[in-house]
Amino acid sequence: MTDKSETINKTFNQLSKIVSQFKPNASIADIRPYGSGNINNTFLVTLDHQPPFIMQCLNTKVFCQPELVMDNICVLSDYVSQRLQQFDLPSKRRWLIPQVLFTKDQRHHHLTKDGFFWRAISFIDNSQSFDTIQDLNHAQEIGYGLGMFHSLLNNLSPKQLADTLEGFHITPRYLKHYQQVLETLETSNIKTSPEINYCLQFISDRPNLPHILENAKELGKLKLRPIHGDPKINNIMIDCSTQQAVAMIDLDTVKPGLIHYDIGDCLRSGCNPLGEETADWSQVTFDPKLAEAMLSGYLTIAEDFLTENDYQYIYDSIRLLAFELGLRFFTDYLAGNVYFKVSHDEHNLARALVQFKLTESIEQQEVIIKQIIANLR
Ligand code: ADP
Ligand code: GN1
Ligand code: MG
Repeated sequence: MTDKSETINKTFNQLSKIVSQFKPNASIADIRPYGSGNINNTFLVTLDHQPPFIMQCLNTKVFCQPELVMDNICVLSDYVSQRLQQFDLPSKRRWLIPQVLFTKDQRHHHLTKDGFFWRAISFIDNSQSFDTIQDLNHAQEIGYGLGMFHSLLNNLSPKQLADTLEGFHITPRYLKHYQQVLETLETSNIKTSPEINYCLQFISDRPNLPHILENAKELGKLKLRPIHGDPKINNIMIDCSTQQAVAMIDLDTVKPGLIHYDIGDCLRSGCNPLGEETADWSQVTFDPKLAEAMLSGYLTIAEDFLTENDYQYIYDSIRLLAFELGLRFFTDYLAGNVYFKVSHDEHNLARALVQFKLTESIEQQEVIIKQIIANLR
């Protein structure tokens, strides 16, 4: 993984040199670490007399073909910018797509001599994102934002997008990786604790769950479409004046996939009021009222393109994506924290416990959640 401290601790002078690749004549007012993403290192660059922008050092351990990621984002933003010109937005609603800012030599990234991959993205002005859900209106807007994103991409052939992260959201592959990590750890090397035992048991109790969406794909019930891949709530920007969703950011994982990965991920993220970083994992629950608001926002737009089968798998996707993220965090904990940024050694274990508790809560409310989905149709 790109060493967080290596990029975050770059001096203002070093960062300014990178800024000057994108904005050669600008006078820089400020460069500061920004946001709370788990993968990349993000900076907000403020300029004198010019709009601010986002500058990011891409995590090239996760995205091994960063050029492809940037190619995809360019395809996507060009396509969506054109679509938006014909799109009838309800009055007073705005929708933006982050634009790639090119370097002075017309590249979509800058590679430093020490091998770091930097890119610059336009800043979505007058907006903010939240790590935890704020209220029912926020939930509704998060759903609406995902619906907008899916609708805008609905006619883009998935073949136009590269697969930038092979295996992303293919849960059986995460399970296989988990089993490999377990095998390579000598039994004596696995620390035991009630929390670790809970995670081990939780996964082994659900042998069929990881296959549910991939089986539906194999059977032709669910089709590949362009997806966002990472629609957690802090990747959906909310307009500070109207409190409406205004953009989806973090477009690194846009690729062909099942929209159910997006629906499940968005709900597992937004219907957990304590948020995925809570230390109070035993109190984590899935709030069906938030799910209702989020799905109703989503369906305002998505009802136009969802099929009967799509509806049938919504509940499964919510349950699966919470489980999948728990499995990914737990595996990363066992593997020595090599993928997600962590602030302490047990961080990924704590995150896994949150997702497994959330999965448990989803399972306990299966009937209620399925009823909500049925009522919204
Ligand atoms: P990561 O992949 O590490 O999650 P993100 O692309 O999500 O990185 O960026 C981290 C945070 O930076 C976001 O949650 C958001 O708060 C902020 N951010 C990123 N891109 C933009 C943008 N174009 N406009 C405004 N804020 C942004
Ligand atoms: C990562 O980059 P960020 O923080 O938005 C991860 C997602 C996880 C999420 C959990 C490329 O997203 O898949 O759901 O953490 N992104 C990647 O917080 O693995
Ligand atoms: Mg993000």
